[in-house]
Amino acid sequence: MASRRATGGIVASRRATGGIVAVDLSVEFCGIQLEHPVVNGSGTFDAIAARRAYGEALERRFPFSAFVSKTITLTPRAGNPPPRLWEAPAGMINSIGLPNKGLDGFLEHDLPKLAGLPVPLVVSVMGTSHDEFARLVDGVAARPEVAALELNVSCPNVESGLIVGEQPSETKSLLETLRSLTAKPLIVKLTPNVGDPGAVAIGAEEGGADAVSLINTLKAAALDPATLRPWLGAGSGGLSGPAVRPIALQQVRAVGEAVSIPVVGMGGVASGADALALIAAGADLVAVGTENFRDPAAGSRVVGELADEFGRRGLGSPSEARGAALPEAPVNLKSR
Ligand code: RRO
Repeated sequence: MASRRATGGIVASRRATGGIVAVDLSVEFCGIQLEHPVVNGSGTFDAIAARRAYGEALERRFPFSAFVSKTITLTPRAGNPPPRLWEAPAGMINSIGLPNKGLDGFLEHDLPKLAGLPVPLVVSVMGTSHDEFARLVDGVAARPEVAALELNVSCPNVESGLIVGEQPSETKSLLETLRSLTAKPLIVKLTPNVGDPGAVAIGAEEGGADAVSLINTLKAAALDPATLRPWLGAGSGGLSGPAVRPIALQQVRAVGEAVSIPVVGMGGVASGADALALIAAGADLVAVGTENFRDPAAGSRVVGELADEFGRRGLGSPSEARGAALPEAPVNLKSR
């Protein structure tokens, strides 16, 4: 078992064979300095509720190196009718439907609380048109508390959710509209519900995106075993958790090969080994999502396990592992 101590981004990790390896997990992402490469997936960790529950303990040891907010829309939404969740084998299906206070409510009530977190804040936004996206980006990016924005073009649970993100040309055109509105990093959240996510990622890059993140959830359904009617109030939902991990790995690899902007990889990450696999597939950052519902401290655990993985392999930093699973990889990450 490796031992570690963290000071800033530096972690000392003891190899199984003895000897201490200095692992520096710190990363730069779109010009933002982060202590380590593990963030949360949007909508999977309620930092405001967690702050209420854990208070100062959360300030001292926040599980993520940056916080990504739940997606907001221009006007308030109540969300989808219940039931909104279904436990699937090795995962869950959600049909939350974007409940939120709308832009004004977010800026007034939530942003001041999120701004108190000890890490950079990324705000996730979703519009039903270019104009709505533009108003959201304008309103959010103007706030100094916000480090970056995630553009959600991949929500499977609202009618308009996937329209932009399914088409490379639509994604490119949206980014062209938004690019001139802010110099802050724009991260495009991609859907796995397309044949070629690499093509959509290229559209985002050509339109001026600073980074892409993937995967959002896979369109899925569940039936009430008694009635054989759809279980979820909205009829269908999005699958996440370990069940989708191999799909995420493949899509992150495909997107990592297709674009040269940074990639945030996610999909079923539950351990440091899962995080390392996505980094090897080309991810610059890794997001923990569904696992946060099972274990609210999952982020910190994954960071520690990731440090152990690096220590075991004699790797000094994430850049030494990034892309190892891509075809022309020069590195071999076999445990040493
Ligand atoms: O709120 C949701 O139902 C939701 C969103 Br915005 C999303 O991007 N992905 C998802 O699985 N659920």
